[in-house]
Amino acid sequence: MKINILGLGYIGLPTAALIASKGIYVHGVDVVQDVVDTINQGKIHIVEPDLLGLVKHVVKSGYLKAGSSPEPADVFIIAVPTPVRENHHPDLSYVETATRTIIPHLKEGNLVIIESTSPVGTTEKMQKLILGERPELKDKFYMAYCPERVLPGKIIYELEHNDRAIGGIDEESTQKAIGFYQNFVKGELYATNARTAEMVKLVENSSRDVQIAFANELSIISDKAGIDVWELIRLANKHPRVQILRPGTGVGGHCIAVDPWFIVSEFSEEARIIRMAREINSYKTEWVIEKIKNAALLFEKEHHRRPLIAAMGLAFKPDIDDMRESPSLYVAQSLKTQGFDLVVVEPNVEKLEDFDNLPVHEAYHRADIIAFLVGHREFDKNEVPSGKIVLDFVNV
Ligand code: SAJ
Repeated sequence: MKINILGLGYIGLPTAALIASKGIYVHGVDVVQDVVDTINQGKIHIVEPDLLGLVKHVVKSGYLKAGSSPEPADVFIIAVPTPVRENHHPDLSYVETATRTIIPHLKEGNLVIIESTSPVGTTEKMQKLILGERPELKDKFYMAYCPERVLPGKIIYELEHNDRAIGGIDEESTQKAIGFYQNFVKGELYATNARTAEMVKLVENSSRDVQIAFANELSIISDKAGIDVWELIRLANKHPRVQILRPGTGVGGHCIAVDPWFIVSEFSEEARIIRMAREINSYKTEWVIEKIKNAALLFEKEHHRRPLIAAMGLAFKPDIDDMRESPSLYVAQSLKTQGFDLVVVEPNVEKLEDFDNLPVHEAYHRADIIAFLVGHREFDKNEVPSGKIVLDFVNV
């Protein structure tokens, strides 16, 4: 059996390496030449625990090889990005281009799998695209959608152990795809159709977004009501059927803050709570900025000098170094652009381009306002010297 994986990013590369480690030949395809070269040297271009060793091993043993264009194979997996454009509409152009590049190589009996997060109906759309160019393949190849649901930082483990939903464009495709994933997945494989599988992925992340929005809304209400939101949530969660999540600086990362738009853009009339959750979580970040600004202005009025603000944490969630789509990074950038005096503390990153990255305790001592934006394990409110203004948005 030979596999092609198109897109060697956060999902494609670990998937390629895992499959190759089971003794299956994988040809990985990426449009960036640097990525191809790096992988062929047994190295990696992304940060993910355990990935380097695995890639080194499978490249050396010859089971994984990278290239710039697809080759004939039995299974084609599409794992390219589906970004959201300014207007919140998903951009399917990478999936479309990837699909087009495999069309000349397709043969009877091939299996095509889309893993990229996609709006409902994408798999059927790509099937049409293929048949438009290769009408003789009608009913002669299999096609399925199978979303990944791995957590960055635990990708290798979760790829192998998480349960998966697998939806074909017809029953035979579903069964064929399940048979394929059985080669390397230990979790349960649940059969469904392509449209449902597409929606499953979007709904998982939207569900989390809606629940975080509820917590964020509670934090804003509690602030106005003079209630400690953390105590409020702790006590409400003593109810056996209540489980409120944690409020924070907003929702970051490339999944939870993005995927809900795939539903909203297509079902704009119906998706009301999903849209509202997005708006609340984005607003929460603006609210945090306002809180810090107000504290700074009050300080200046009372002390007749501008305060130094310490933004504690820039990553999009605790104990990682990933700052993409990070709400706390946005807070720091926004304060800096507005002319406030700012230092930052991001213990998971050595050097930062735009900011002075201070050690935790130096920031506690030098800054006048300490704003906790991410709950990194290095942070402890009790270590802040007295007399400082502490704004804790994440309950460190
Ligand atoms: N957050 C809160 N309060 C909470 C929990 C999270 O404010 O109570 C914030 C975090 O600080 C962060 C954001 O939400 O900014 C998202 O973090 P996360 O850890 O919940 O999720 P991600 O983005 O790292 O990964 C998610 C996962 N999806 C779900 O948990 C439903 C992962 O399984 C998916 O594979 C991934 O999105 C994806 O690729 O879709």
